[in-house]
This record gives sequence, structure tokens and C-alpha cells, in this order.
Amino acid sequence: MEDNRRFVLDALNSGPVPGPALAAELDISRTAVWKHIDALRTAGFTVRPTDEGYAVTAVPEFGGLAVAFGLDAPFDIEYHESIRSTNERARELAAGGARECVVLADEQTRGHGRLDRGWHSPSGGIWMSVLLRPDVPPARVPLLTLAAAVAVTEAVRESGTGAAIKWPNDVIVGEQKLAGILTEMGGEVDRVSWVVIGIGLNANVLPDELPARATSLLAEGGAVERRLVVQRILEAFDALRTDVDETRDRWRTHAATLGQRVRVETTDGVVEGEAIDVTASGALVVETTDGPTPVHVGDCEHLRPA
Ligand code: BT5
Repeated sequence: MEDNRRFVLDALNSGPVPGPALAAELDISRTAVWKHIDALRTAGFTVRPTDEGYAVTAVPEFGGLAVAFGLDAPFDIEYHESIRSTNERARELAAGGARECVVLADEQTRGHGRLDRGWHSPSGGIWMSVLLRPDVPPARVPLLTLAAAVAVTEAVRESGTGAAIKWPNDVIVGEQKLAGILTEMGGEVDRVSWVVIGIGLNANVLPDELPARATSLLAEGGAVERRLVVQRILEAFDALRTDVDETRDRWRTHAATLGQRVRVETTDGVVEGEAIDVTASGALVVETTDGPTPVHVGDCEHLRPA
């Protein structure tokens, strides 16, 4: 059923299609085709019968089918109006053996950041988790976080908001946080079984629903069509995720952190100096009085331009 629904969506995305042609292509009855069309209408699509067949004339602003319509990336979308946490759900799917997919929600009731910090997720945002089964060693996983940050930054810029990346996982406008990324993984010491990349992007959300030092696309440039922003993020991420060099290059281009004096709090203490680069495993290279020092995890504060 799901595959057929996706096929119908893809066919309609290429232009009007006659019902009998869809039925023949999928080897299903015309009543079954009609049920797919009816489901699209229930999901908020306007589908009109025309001389050339069924034509989509309006797409809902958000939702699983809305994002799948015209999406050029190989992810099935599981959509929830409200859920505790999309990362939690994606981990559950991973434990159940699911392959690559995306969990998307309009609202989260228990969204979280790193170290169990809370993540405000009111209705109107983009809260999503991408479940991956990458064939990479664990040391390569942080690079997927960087690829996600690049994808979010580029999608946001396309929608007209000048954003930049703050190492390791924030997308910022000025000094305010627009998006955060939380990567979780499971596997063995030398083998990754699954990776969940959680992306929280304050989209059509009022700033007074967010914590201090946070901003939203709504506040920066006005409301966006979330389905299009999600599509651009997933497409850019899919194109980048296996390309280490391209990810690093584009990350460097968008990074607000490089060239800044930074203070990074790590579990081994504080590292302070000029941020000069990012490594192939996603570590920030900080030029300290002891020379270039790679920092793998930590909370980074921008002090001032070096
Ligand atoms: C992050 O953590 O920035 C990662 C956030 C990941 C959220 C996504 S939403 C989809 C998926 N499902 C989840 O449950 N999570 C992921 P961290 O660097 O630890 O930053 C957390 C801090 O950001 C909090 O302590 C607050 O200070 C601040 N914060 C909370 N909600 C925010 C929001 N909506 N916008 C900006 N800042 C926020």
C-alpha cells in the first residue's frame, strides 16, 4: 500500500495522469486508485479530474504525504501531529529493524537536546529525525552531523534567511539559535548499526514560544512552506552524506565558528584559542598555546573574532 501510494504521488508530481493508466501500471483496480486519490484529498491535497487525468492543484503546507510529494531523496516519511520525541521514535524504529526513513512531527511534547537538555518544540516547527544505516566506522558519524548542519543552513538560506553554523551542531542567525542537531547511534566499537540524526528547526514558531537566545524563520523572514524546507534539507543531506570532502568544504564555507576565538568546554577541561579548521571526523581544530588541538565533543562559545 505504502509503495503504491508513493508511486501515485510520484506519477501525479510529473503532471496529470489518467486513472486507468495508474491502475494498469500498478496492477490494481480503478477503485483502489480512487482510494489512493481519496486519501490524498483527506490529507489536504486538491486533486481535480481534468481531460488529461487526475491533476494535483494544491498541496498541504505540511505532513508526510506533502513532504513525499516531489521529494528527490529515498526516504519514507512517518508523520505525527504530536509526539514525545522524533528521535525517540526513530530509535524505536531502529530497534525494530527499520531501514532508512524519516520521522517528522508538527509538535514534540518531550523533545530533547544533548545531555538530556530539553528542546522546545511547539506546533509550527520542523522536528524530524533521519534514521540511517550507514556503512561507516563510528569515527565517521560526527561528519553526518556536519552534513546535516550544512543541509539545514543551505535550505534556510534558500528560503531567504542568512544563517551560519556554530560548531558542532547549531545553526544560528547572528548569535541566536535557529536550529539544533542531535545525533544518536547504536552498534559495536567498530561497526555502526544505526544512526539517528535529529533536526530541530524553529520554522513557523513565534519567538515568545522559544527560550531566550533563540530565533525562528517566522521571526527572521516570515512564515515558510515547511514541506519545501524539509524537502530541501533531505535532498541536500542525501547528496552529501557519503561525500566527506564536499561536506567539509561546504561546512567551512558556512561556518561562523572558524576564525573566531572560542572557548570549548569538554569533559577533559576547557580548550581556548582560535578555531582554525574541522577534521574529516568532525573535530574542531583549535589553535591553542600548545598548538593545534582537535576537540571532538563539547559546548562551544564564540568569544570574538580572532
Ligand atoms: C541541540 O541540543 O541543539 C539539539 C536539538 C535537537 C532537537 C531535535 S528536534 C527533533 C529531534 N527530536 C528530539 O527529541 N530532538 C531532536 P543542545 O546543543 O544540547 O541544545 C539544547 C539547548 O538549546 C537547551 O538547553 C536550550 O538552552 C536551547 N533550546 C531549547 N529549545 C530550543 C529551541 N527550540 N530553539 C533554540 N534553542 C533551544
